[in-house]
Amino acid sequence: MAGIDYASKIPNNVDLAGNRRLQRALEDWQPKFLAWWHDMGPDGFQAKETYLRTATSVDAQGWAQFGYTKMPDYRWGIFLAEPEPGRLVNFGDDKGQPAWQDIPGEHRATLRRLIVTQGDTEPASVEQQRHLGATCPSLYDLRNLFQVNVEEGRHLWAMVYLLQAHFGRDGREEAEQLLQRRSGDRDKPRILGAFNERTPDWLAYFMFCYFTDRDGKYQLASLAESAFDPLARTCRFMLTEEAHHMFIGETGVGRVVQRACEIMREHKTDDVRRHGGIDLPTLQRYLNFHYSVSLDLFGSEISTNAANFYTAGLKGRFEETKKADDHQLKSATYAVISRDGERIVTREAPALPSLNERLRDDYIADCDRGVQRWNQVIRKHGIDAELTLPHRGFHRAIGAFSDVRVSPDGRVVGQSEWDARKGEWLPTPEDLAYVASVMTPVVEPGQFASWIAPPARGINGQPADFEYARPRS
Ligand code: BYC
Repeated sequence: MAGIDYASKIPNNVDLAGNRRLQRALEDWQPKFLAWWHDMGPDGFQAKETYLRTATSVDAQGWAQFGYTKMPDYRWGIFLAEPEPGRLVNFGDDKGQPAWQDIPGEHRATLRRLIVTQGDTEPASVEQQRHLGATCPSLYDLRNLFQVNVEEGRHLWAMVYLLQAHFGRDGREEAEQLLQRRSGDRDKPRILGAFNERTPDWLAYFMFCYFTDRDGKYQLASLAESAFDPLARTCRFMLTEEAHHMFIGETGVGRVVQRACEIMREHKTDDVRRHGGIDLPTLQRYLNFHYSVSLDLFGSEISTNAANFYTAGLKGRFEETKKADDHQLKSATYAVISRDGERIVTREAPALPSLNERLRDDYIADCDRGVQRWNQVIRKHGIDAELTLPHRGFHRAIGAFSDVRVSPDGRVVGQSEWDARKGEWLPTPEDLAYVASVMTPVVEPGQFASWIAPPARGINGQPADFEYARPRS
């Protein structure tokens, strides 16, 4: 079971050969996926070789194999984590019942919506990043970008498998539409806000991997608790890949911070830009932007949808099974930060409709840990500055703070203060133009752009000057 059938047209560990109808449906979708990848995947690099990791088994030992691959030849397929024998529903009204191998009719529409929302983010991120190869800061970074892109492609396969295997004709239609929406398109946009934003440069990309992929971690971890076992197993396997994406974000931003600090020390100046680096205030503004749009991805603070997902057993809490409570939460409460006019207040709310906010809290604590690691880099250079997460109400488009202006330090401010200070808080057109101006491609093995330090380690034990990609091949 742990081994993957690579002999089939579609690599899988779900015995696709034993379900001809499903196999045909997926084989019908495969060329459409490849056409989408061709049109919307990494621009200009389709025929180039990259040192990529491919899953060869879903168990902890040796699931990755590395080798040079042209991206369209990547073996996208369907991989579910090992089943847990005797797995039960662990929360909600059906707690204690056997986990479902098929979807109960009454939950069909809701589960479909959750799977489509998750699935939609995957191709969206590939679309957002498709132009970045042209300005890579090194071959190491180029390879990491493409690794993320092919894995997001595979995450789309993961959701399409669930749609095709469990939702009949509706599922097939949804699978088609996942290839038709486009990030940022006015007429057929992607579903969630952050996935319609531009990722204009590599600093935005690293921030996206740190903040937005981390939302992915928390959403997938909640869906990995689902009573619908195929969804739980799919998400468990996706989480193993997600970890590398967040690593790219954390180390990517960390290396930009390090380079800024090296310049400040070496040239005894705060004018990092003069020496081709990206200054800490610009980093802070990028951080503010990506963190705030990622906070929106958790939905409203009080959400009856979230309560219903939980009660029905569809979507749990982060680490649901580790929590020592009744896993039904009918009479529990949760402290929710919200607004009372101009005041920001904390109040106890019923726990069930507060589940989006609880997940956001878990996420915020996780985000902060990485920010503290970036601050250690700053301190190690003896520099008196720090990066911080802005207040959760800052620059929000969803939920209680969406109709007010909140400063990064958590004050509700008037429109005039917002207008006057917005340029201190969010990337300005000048910031974007400056960052764009240093995005010149570096494609010599072992060389890195002026604004980023080399990584502490290479990939798969290879040195930093390894030929991670062959853009000129
Ligand atoms: N933008 O009841 P509410 C990832 C809508 S990232 C636009 O508060 P609910 C990845 C909402 O749909 C992880 N609309 O929210 C990362 C609802 O619409 P309707 C993605 C939004 O239902 C990097 C209404 O507002 N995973 O994997 O609890 C690279 C009321 O909302 C937004 C998932 O999303 C928004 N930000 O939804 C690649 C997991 N937020 O019904 C990949 C699946 C809310 O009124 N999705 N709305 O028309 C879910 O669990 C839930 O749908 C949400 C919250 C977390 C999105």
